Amino acid sequence: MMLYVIGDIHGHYNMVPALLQAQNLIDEDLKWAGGDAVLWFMGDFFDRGPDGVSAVELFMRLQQEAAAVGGRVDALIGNHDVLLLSVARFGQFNETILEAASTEATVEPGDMDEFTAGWISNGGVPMDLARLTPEQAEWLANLPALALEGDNLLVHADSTLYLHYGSTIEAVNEAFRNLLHSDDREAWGLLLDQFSEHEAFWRDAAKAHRFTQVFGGRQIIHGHTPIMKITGALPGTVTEPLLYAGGRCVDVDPGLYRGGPGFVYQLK
Ligand SMILES: [Mn+2]
Repeated sequence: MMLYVIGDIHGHYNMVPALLQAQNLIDEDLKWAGGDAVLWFMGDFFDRGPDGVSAVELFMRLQQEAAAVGGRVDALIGNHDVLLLSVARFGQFNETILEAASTEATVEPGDMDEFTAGWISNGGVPMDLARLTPEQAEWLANLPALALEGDNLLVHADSTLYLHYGSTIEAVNEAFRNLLHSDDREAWGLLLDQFSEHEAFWRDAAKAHRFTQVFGGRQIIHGHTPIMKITGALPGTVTEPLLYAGGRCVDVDPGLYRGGPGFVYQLK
């Protein structure tokens, strides 16, 4: 089985087709061409770039097409996906946002509710809220937080926040699903706060090891932290994942919004 992952898209949908085509996972009509391959998106469809909803549309369709031929396409929930869902559920200024989407006006976080203000100040794009359908929102709210593929533990964030939600993958995923279907503002706010952690495993292989001892796997594959933010590399040169913590961790966030050309990583 061939296993591929693609990191944080952040509204840069326009770059995604070529990245998937380069690995022959989709054809020139953007149809699944990966056969029985497995493709994971690592979370953060939205924000910091103009079009996250088209990426969701693509992955939802590819999921169906892949399943029909024995392949599999799936995605992890990222904090920016949670952010957009929080605005869709709790936002008190959605009319203002939708109007901004139609007039391309700028929205200031100013006096807005905490969810809307947090989203806007983290690169929220009015058109994504305007276009997000209830079906897409429900698909996002059901995405797993963690997944195990062979020895690879897939997580969106290089953070230990997941430990607050359970000690098995199934328990954490159920806790996330429940939270993302709830009206508990404090729980949503706490989760978004916890997601602000980055680089928990950087120079801390022992912590990474403990994390895999809880959830399984030998290697943590994550997005969330652009590789160039850690290494200081020029964005244009970031064309492959960053292995660190003695090979225990792999950062696959290509930093598309920082100017990275992106990549799809095939796991061994
Ligand atoms: Mn993230």
